[in-house]
Amino acid sequence: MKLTFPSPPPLQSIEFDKPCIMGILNLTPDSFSDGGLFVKKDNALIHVTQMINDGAQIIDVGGESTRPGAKEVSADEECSRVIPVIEAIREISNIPISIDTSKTEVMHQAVSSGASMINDVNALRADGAVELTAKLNVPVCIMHMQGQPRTMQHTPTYVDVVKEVKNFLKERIDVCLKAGINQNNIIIDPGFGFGKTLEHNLSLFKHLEDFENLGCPLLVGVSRKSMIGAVLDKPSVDERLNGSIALATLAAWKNANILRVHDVKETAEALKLCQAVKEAK
Ligand code: 9MG
Repeated sequence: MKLTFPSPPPLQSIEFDKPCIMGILNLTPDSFSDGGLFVKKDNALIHVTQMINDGAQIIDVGGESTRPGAKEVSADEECSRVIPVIEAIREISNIPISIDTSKTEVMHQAVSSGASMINDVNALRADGAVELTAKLNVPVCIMHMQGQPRTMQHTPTYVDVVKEVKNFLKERIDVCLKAGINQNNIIIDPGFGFGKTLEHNLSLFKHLEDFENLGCPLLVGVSRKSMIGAVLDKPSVDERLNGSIALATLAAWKNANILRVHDVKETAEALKLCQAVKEAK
């Protein structure tokens, strides 16, 4: 499997012979794990440069928090946060930039400004999002979420979480294909922490290999999340580095293709070891 990014020239592509790292750039003042550190453009660029040097192959830029209980922001507000930074990254690097948004308007503006991938926690369910993505012809990550960020952790309910998440992703892949999105552009994500209890998250993680037969690259985002805090009794996100690395390594071992992480350097080292063991005789 391989992802090809249409812009900017020269064409960038990522082979999935080993997992790749997507570095997180949160441009939200209330971001749950970096407290708005990168809202200023200069800080954002320093952080992006560091992530690239540390081994990130994609930068995921987001202007609206998706943490449980987060307030929604308007498309204009979201664009005012992400567009200047996307343009500024483009001036210093041709690394693939992913736009983390669920809004059709933001997807459009971000790709026009230099983003070359869409990361949608709402799996392109907004009006016009599937059609726009087909037209833009860029890779897209469709994620499973039960409910909406503001209320999703109130009462997550499943009979069989693995089966239901898988069925949802299968349905969304079909919708994407029918709308003309290229199969090679679709990435799937079970959506850890999005409308799921700790037990749901652990069960999904245990059965990660079950998602392979959907035929799409698999993205896993668990970095600094509450499932780590719950198992390790680490209420503060600052204490979750070891847990994040442990789960990133486990996900790579279970054939995840893209890891969405805050701590790029540490993850890159862990993945290198994981790969060395995988390739050993
Ligand atoms: C934006 N965002 C936050 N968590 C995420 C996750 O687990 N996956 C994806 N694709 N995006 C996420």
